[in-house]
Amino acid sequence: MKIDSVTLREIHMPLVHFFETSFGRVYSRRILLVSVAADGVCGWGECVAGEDPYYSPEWTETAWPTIKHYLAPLLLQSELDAGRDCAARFARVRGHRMAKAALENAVWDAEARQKQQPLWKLLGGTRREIACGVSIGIQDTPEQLLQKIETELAAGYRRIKIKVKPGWDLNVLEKIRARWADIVLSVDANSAYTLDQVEHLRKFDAFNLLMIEQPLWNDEIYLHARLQKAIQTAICLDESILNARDADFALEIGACRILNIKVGRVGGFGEAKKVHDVAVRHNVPVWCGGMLESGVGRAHNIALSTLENFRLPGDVSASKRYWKEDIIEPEVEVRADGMIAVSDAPGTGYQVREGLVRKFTVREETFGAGKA
Ligand code: OSB
Ligand code: MG
Repeated sequence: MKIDSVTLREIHMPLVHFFETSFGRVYSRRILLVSVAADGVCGWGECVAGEDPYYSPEWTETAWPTIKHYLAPLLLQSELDAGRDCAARFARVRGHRMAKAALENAVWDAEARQKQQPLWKLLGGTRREIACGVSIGIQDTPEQLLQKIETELAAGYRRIKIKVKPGWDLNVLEKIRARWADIVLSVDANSAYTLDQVEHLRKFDAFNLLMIEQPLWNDEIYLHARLQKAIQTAICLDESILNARDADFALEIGACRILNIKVGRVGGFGEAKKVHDVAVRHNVPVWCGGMLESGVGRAHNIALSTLENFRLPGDVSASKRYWKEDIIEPEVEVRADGMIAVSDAPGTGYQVREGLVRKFTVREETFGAGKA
């Protein structure tokens, strides 16, 4: 493939409802989108870095110059065979996985469109529908949280995940379980606890949770193995797993029993597939995490979720939970049975609404010869 040009855009999209985690509240997203023009087709990718360096060291303002000065030039310097070759091309740049993923995924998207193949097939997926859960942020009151859970259950979602932190955990779980004894429920701490709190964390075992996600430090794996030995609830790692080696290590030492795969966190589809395959070898289920994506990233998450070992409902949910208007058509819709039907159309099966992207764009720059 010859990449003729790379266009980088920053779009601003207000969320329909704020999203709060243990590291803060976000009302509006600043999203970087990349499009690559290659052999007459256009592929799109989304950088899932946040507005602040809280979830990861990367954020919107580090991704832009990294793509501009390092990654886009590497992509434009010579032809490449396929999306799977991007990672080697970018290897010299350390870290910046979300920036790398935005470009790599755009190339996979272009490759699929060029081959007139669905992206999910190109990735090696098999599932024709994917199971959906929701991630519900910290609210102002437990009553508001219960209201939100009720709405999502009525919409058909198959797994409820709530965000927890000290002060917003056992008290809220008591209320949820008093109302819904049997729903599939999990919690995500985004590193809000330390190993000193093992007695407190053990109390989560009373609530029959599917998992507790990333209870301890984002840059720590070994101590999660210690915690996993001390509690019954399955640990799922998110922030700690940056590549397939991390996944292999974590599963070998028993640091978790479930993996959350975010394609941006691990640096692109190629590495996400490797993490998936490591989990298969360990017979550990995975699910697809979300990063409050626009339709571009959401469509990529759907394609990834068609791989065989995505056995648990992901945080991939309907466009309308996030946006008044999403930038793809059709928008992502979740059926009443909590599933998303996977499209057979070439590429992601969703078209980017370029007029709407233009309306949301606050800065734009094109690198290379043509226009993406
Ligand atoms: O830890 O999964 C997380 C959003 C931003 C940063 C981190 C996380 C999340 C979510 C949102 O949980 C999931 C979604 O996109 O709905
Ligand atoms: Mg998480």
